[in-house]
Amino acid sequence: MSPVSVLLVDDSASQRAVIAHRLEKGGFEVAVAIDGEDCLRVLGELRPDIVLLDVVMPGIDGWETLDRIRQTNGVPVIMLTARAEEIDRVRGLRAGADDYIGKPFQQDELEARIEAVMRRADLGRRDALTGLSNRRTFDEHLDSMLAQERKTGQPFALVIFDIDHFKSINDTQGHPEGDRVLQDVARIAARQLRAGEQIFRIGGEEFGIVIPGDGKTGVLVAERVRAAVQDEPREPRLPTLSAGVASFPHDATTREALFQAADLALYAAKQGGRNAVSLAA
Ligand code: GH3
Ligand code: MG
Ligand code: MG
Repeated sequence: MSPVSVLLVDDSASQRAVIAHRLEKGGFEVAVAIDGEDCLRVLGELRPDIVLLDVVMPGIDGWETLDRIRQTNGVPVIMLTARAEEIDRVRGLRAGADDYIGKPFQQDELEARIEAVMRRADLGRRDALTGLSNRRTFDEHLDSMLAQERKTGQPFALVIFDIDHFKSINDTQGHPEGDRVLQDVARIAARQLRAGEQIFRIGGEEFGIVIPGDGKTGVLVAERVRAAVQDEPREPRLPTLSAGVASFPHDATTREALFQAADLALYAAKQGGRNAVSLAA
């Protein structure tokens, strides 16, 4: 089995050196980032098994970094910080952290927690091929958006993407190339997202994006993603995408109905010739 890869995010060079050294001695593979922005940049390039994230950092702090990671990425995150008051720990767990360790910590506790988090979090919430959050996380996210926006009345849009004629890539270029296409599409789509927007792998070659705003906003985002994948300079060329968009509360007010409305719109985009975005009627 390959070693567990850790991305260590800490603005203190001395802390980074000490923790990285200990982890490497423990058999982990370690990459480092010097602050939140650097962490997000590195996550665009590497796919670590787990992120150890400092909270107090200049620029975007650990909380905001965690928010931004969770837009696109189901990677397990352990918050690692001197600020480990109960209120901080609770905030971290609620914000989508998988665990919380106060500094200073014992080396064996850190390793044991990394192993425990990987057993728990990674399998259930994250898609192993693309690194995106998976269907289960998507369902939970939609439920929590619905609960929140029923109170505030703010609209949000659901986009479902489906890769066009994807089966023919597996059939003609082989399953491994099909897998690479899925990874590339996921990465390019994730790159198009802005604050508050989140992407998930919800099926074999289907992706869901949840967007604050109405159906028109959803169509704009979907169109941006569709165009980005189409325009990607890659050989062989990537397949095109079709998308269906539906919004809360305009088209539906439950998860099932919203999903169904977006799926029907997707079906219309496919029927209309594919490589298109369609808004729920
Ligand atoms: P359409 O334009 O109508 O969407 O056609 P399609 O070929 O994309 O749709 P279809 O649902 O017939 O095929 C989807 C294929 O995706 C079938 C399945 O084998 C493949 N697939 C699902 N998950 C994976 C995966 O993880 N890796 C690879 N390589 N293929 C996958
Ligand atoms: Mg499909
Ligand atoms: Mg398809």
